[in-house]
Amino acid sequence: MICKQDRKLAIYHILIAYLAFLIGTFLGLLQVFIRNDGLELPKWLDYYQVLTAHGVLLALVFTTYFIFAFFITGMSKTLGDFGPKARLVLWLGFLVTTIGTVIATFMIIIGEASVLYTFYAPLQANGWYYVGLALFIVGTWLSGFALVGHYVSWKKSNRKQLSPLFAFMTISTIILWKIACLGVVATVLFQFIPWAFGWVDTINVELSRSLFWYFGHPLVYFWLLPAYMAWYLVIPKLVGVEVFSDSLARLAFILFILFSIPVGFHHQLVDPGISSFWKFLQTSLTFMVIIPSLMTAFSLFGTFERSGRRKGGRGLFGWFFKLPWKDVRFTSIFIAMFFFIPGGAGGIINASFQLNELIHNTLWVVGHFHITVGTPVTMTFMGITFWLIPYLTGRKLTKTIQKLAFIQIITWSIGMVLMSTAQHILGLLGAPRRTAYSAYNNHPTAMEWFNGLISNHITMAIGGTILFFSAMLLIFIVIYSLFLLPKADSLGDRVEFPIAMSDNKDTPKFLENWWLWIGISFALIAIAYTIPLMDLIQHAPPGSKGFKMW
Ligand code: HEM
Ligand SMILES: [Cu+2]
Repeated sequence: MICKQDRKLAIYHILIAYLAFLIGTFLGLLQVFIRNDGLELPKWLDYYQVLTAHGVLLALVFTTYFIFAFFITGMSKTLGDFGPKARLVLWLGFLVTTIGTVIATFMIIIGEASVLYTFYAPLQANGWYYVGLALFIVGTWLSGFALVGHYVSWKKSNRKQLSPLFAFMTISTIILWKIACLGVVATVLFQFIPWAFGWVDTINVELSRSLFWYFGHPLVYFWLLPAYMAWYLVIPKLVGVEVFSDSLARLAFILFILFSIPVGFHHQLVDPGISSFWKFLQTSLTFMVIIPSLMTAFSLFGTFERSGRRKGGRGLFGWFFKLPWKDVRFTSIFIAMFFFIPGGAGGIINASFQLNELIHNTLWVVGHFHITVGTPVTMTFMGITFWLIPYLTGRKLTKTIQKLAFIQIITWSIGMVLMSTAQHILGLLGAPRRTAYSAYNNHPTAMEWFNGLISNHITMAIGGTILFFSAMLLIFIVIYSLFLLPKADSLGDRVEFPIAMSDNKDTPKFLENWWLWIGISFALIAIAYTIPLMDLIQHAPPGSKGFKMW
């Protein structure tokens, strides 16, 4: 059991994560009804205001707070309690991130920042929205430094040893995050803030988009890597085998750092101002990420098979039936991984030049990220939540709550299959994303989009409603686990932190040579970005003034 002060830190992070989840999913429910014309918002509430809050609260706030809760607990568990200094910095990070969140959310609520979570220029929000975002990032940096500091002091007293896999993966994720944030910090501090407060008149739009996506793509890996940590470390523990391969896992995480940053242009394939050579180079680097992804899939299936065979499973698929399906901690993560198969395949489509033309800015994209971040990542976090909260509050996980947890993940899966499939199909037919009800004055072509069995007007709304029900069930489980589950008194019925240990005797030491990997990472970034960014600055068209479209 980790110490009380560290538990408190983690619990505060979880509280904010789920507060954001509660509001964010409610807004999602509104969106599906507005989009099928089932609901009209009151005059004082704008569709884009709702959508901005949905994106910010779920994709940024929920994920980030949950990830830090997981990291804090796991680092305290594997490397020992935080010292007073690291703990202080963690609280400071929490405070600054939260102040940033409050400022940004407040600006959205008062209708001063309906610019969506990607805040593309020349849409212009109130300057304080960008200040809020900047503080959010600074806060996460502080927390990140505290985790790195804790790791460094562990290393000092365990010289020559490789760190435990959990710590290694946490540090990889933090490194990725810090390098990625450089882009968004640069554009927010030097472009958006001066422009939004009126110190300068215009903004270089394409540069700001490029700096945003330099950050935006690795952002998705910042969500994904913590989920992978559960896949690599929690799954083996739950199925009762050792980690498949310590070196493979470390190498995969390093490759994620290397190949998830110099690739942002794949979000800008239709943007002018970037020559196709650079788009091509970054797209090629994007596809490199398939390597660590398939390494991950390989070692997961290896883990499943090992476990199943050890329990007597025979034949090609016999092991499958020996997996611990009745354990919701396992099944939740398994379903999450399953969603990632079409999710990843869709990602390859999005990143392909020609296919991107077809799906760009359509509902397809919305369908895509709800079966990547919205389910593989989010449902893994749900699976972690089921044991993390009882672990932190020292309570027992009862049968009833486990049953509810099953209903929760199953409804989420059904809702997501309905909503996301409808979105994929509607997108292929041409329905745009980021619009309220849009049937183009009942134009026949637009009306045709909605003729399908799955792609009709109501599938998305039915899916969204089931999802919202599932989300509220989760909130109930969270509150119940925080306050109402029976206290565990004897050691026997304490919920544990299910984390597998790995054998790192044969793991090459250079895998933990961070400076080497950070160096290679910056080299790749320099190759992919220096010339096109210089072009964007030197040959910039006249800048744009701000627009407020709402
Ligand atoms: C109750 C569950 C949910 C429902 C019903 C829902 C519904 C929707 C809908 C309909 C849109 C598209 C709106 C449009 O383009 O006009 C959307 C956008 C989005 N959703 Fe969700 N969603 C849910 C959960 C989530 C979760 C869990 C996440 C992430 C962790 C998420 C992240 C996003 C993001 C990032 C956008 C894009 C916002 C933008 O375009 O600026 N959603 N959601
Ligand atoms: Cu991307």
